[in-house]
Amino acid sequence: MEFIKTPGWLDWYAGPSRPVFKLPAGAVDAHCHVFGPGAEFPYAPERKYTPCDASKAQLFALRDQLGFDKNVIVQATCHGADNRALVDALLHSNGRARGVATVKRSVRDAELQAMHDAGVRGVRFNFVKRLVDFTPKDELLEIAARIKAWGWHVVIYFEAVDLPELWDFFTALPTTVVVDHMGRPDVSLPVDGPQFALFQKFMREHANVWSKVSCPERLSLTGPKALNGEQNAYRDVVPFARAIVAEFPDRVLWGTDWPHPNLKDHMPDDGLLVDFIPHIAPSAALQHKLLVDNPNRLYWS
Ligand code: 0GY
Repeated sequence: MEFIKTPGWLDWYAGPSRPVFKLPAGAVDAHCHVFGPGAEFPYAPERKYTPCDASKAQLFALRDQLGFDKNVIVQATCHGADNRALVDALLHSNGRARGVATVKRSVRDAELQAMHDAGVRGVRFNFVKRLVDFTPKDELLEIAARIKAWGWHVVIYFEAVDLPELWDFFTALPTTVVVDHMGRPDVSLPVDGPQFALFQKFMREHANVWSKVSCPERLSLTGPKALNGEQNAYRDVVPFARAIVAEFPDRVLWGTDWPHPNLKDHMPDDGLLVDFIPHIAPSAALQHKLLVDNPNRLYWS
């Protein structure tokens, strides 16, 4: 099938720079995606955008270019609950990728088992309205109870303004819960203001909650952008991510978010995104937890 990209779609950055920051051995890119290719793995009819293709081979080439050891590939909404592209990438990774799938209540145990055998270790519940239609909470709770039996966890994606309304649901989840991109704070608000305080309270009061301190390029309002060799990109996001890494060093993950769906303003150089890491995890000990210990514990043990 032929797919036409959503108008204005920005393709991923070709020829990323080699990071100046040298990743520790065993580092994991814990948030990235594969898109299609659409001719082989068609995009889902219910999708809200049509991306450019971003294949497993291209993802693995980026992994090697940046110096990561492994990937955690997260099902993107453009594939709906059809996890074939994800599972295919896992099966071709030589054990160097794990996955987070999207499933419906109708998923059969044999399908969950096959996904587990391929390397899936979690499901993603998405609450970002521009990306997905609403799924009833009782359906999600039923899925969470089932996947818990496989030792999987739940990844949640939401915007900071929606946390109060989602609080009771999130705190009822029976598994480890991993939040994408710090719950998307509005970084024009103070880091010590009420919006981010609620997210910190969420993590502080619930020891099963982890956070990805990823996607500064998505959250940043004033930059500068990770382009043209910039070594101090996205300064407005740094205090938020740094606070989370400092307080919860054993419950944080980092990922590139390649191939960066739905960016409208610019496409970052992934090498420079890696150079963002030492600004939010300033010591070698914190970097090792963020990039090596935490993701390996959650996905490979
Ligand atoms: C991300 C962010 C986005 C998209 C998706 O699955 C997706 O389509 O996650 C977004 O548009 O903010 O984490 O990749």
